[in-house]
Amino acid sequence: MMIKLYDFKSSPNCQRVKVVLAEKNLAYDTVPIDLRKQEQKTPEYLKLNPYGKVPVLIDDSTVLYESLIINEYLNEKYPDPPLMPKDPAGKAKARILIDYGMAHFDSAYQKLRMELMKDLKEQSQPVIDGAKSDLKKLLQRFEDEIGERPYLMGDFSLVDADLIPRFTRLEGFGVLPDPSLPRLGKYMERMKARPSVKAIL
Ligand SMILES: N[C@@H](CCC(=O)N[C@@H](CS)C(=O)NCC(=O)O)C(=O)O
Repeated sequence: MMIKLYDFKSSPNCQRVKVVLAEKNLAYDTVPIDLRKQEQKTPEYLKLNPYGKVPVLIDDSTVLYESLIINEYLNEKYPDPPLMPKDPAGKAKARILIDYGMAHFDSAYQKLRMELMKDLKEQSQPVIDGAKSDLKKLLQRFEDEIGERPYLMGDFSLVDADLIPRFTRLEGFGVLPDPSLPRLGKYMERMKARPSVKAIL
């Protein structure tokens, strides 16, 4: 058995796969891909992933891309420990949360990210404030989902692994922690104490 991960260290899409590999205690080799050098667009790399993006995961002869799909694959192929509920309803609920965190969150998240990437003097404070306030409203959903539970689905799951790169970036952007989202704050401390998450920080 041989797993290979084509990785760019700070890529959130790679980070969520590394969290799952660590949670499953799977050994793997890392192939560094330097996005700044456009190594993800070489003809050899495009044969692995026609989208020209990281991550790519190779498991023996299986070549995979798309981080969320890679994580579903890893969870099915290496079931121990299980990172998804077993019942269809639980599984669907987990996927709804992942979809919410990725798709529904994306426009406010990208708006803030793009603005913060600009030179300081070109950044618009109203745009930043607007995006941050949108994100805080969107984060309320997670605050409510966590409730009294340690993780988003109760037990640690793919939902937590898939969304943690977003949450850690939101900390970097100064959106989290937020006093109005105390459960999410405690959740983040719990997450960052996990060796799998420590390793990507
Ligand atoms: N939906 C893809 C997105 C992959 C993605 O956008 N990767 C970024 C790095 S975080 C990338 O490779 N960007 C370089 C490029 O698009 O050329 C996934 O979940 O794996």
